[in-house]
Amino acid sequence: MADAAEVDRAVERARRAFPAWSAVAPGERARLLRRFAQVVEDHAEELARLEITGAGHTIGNARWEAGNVRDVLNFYAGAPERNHGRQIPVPGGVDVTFAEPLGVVGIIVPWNFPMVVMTWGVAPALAAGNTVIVKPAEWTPLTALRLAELALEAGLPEGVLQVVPGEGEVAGARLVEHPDVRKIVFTGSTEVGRLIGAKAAEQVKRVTLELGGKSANIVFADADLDRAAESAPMAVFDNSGQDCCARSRILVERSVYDDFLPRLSQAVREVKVGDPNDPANQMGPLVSAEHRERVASFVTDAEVYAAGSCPDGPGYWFAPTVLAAPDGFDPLAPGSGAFHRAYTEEIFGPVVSVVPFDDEEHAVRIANHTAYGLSGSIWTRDVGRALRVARAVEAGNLSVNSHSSVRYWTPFGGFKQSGLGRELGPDALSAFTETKNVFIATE
Ligand code: TXE
Repeated sequence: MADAAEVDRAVERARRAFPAWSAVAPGERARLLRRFAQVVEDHAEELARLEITGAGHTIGNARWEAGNVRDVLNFYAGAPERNHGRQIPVPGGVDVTFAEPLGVVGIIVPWNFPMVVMTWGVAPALAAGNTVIVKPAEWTPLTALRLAELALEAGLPEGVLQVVPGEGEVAGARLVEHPDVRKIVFTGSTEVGRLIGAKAAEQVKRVTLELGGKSANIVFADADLDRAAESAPMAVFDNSGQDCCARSRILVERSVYDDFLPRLSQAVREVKVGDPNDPANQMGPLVSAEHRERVASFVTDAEVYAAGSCPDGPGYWFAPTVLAAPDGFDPLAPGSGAFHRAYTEEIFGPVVSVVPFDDEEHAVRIANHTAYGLSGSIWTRDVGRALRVARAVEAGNLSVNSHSSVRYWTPFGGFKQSGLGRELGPDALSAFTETKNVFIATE
């Protein structure tokens, strides 16, 4: 666990490594990132197993994540050679812009997707010529440490990518406060994100924030109800619900509500929960006993409409759970009570709330009636409606007749209190560069 003094030493190393790293020719930086991707590929199974050990991910997910780390590194390996500036016509001279690296970048990572979230920051930051310090979550430092070793093995110079495991309030806070850290990328709770944003503002430090969510899965009466019901459970319960994109509110058009619920409960009962090392299982345990207690605090027997099963233990198991709105529940009204709390707060566990809606306009109002705005799904066969609703929902990542949120070549991030800035996609490099404009007089 690094203390503040150790973080300071890491920042000093990163600061000293920066001039040489930012001066590495674009083609060479690209080659090093591709080698890093290859070394990750060579150790993919080891990294996947480490993620199971640290975070309890299922082997299927963990293998996908190791592949994602490789792909994201390869994708941004293409960036140094395309990091073009512009030449803008001006009178009396020549005007050019440069995309300059920022310097030392701090990346603060949560425990829910440790190696993937780390890489979404690390790859574009390095591609742009920055040096990077990663602060992994207290519970899940293993893959971060291993990835830093693999980076050295791939030939990245020392000091270019460092990992400082430690407490958020000590090591993380020091990165945010350190005047030589030019940018913070933070993924985690909205509460801590707000704090980091405020602290960073004191130094006008750049920040990217990826925060919580309470996303809506909107099912219209004209949808393919079988597909919508079959896919709804894993849109929440994947990674045991510890996913900021989890569609944890299912909104169902009232005319098919009673038809949809039994299909949903059938699908929930079929979710296979158990040993994450067994590829047959779709859901593993929660990350810790403490987190399981928090998740359990949202569930009272009265609202449970359906629940799947899970092993007895040992392990921090939690059965996939569906809560249905009590009669007369108004999702737009201020409220209290157990269902209201579960319906409005980010639970970050395998618990989903279902509420009925009357029509399209009502559905959009309910979907937007939250401080969050990260993702969401729309199920309908009406193309016009799909687009209207997608445009009206205040969220960064929407999918129609699908629950997919993340492709590394498309932008990812939240509206409102789900975040600030975007990761991934073609523009991520701009989050790690500063635009410089230079005018050269010719007269
Ligand atoms: O997150 P924290 P926690 C949500 C989810 C979850 C809740 C709490 O609802 O149940 O947050 O999780 C570091 N200065 N999400 O407590 O505290 C910390 O060490 C600098 C949503 O784990 O936000 C860790 O590395 N850094 C989410 C990281 O911040 C600090 C992912 C995240 O921790 C710090 C995770 C500080 N003062 C949780 N305090 C998502 N959007 O995916 C903590 N940290």
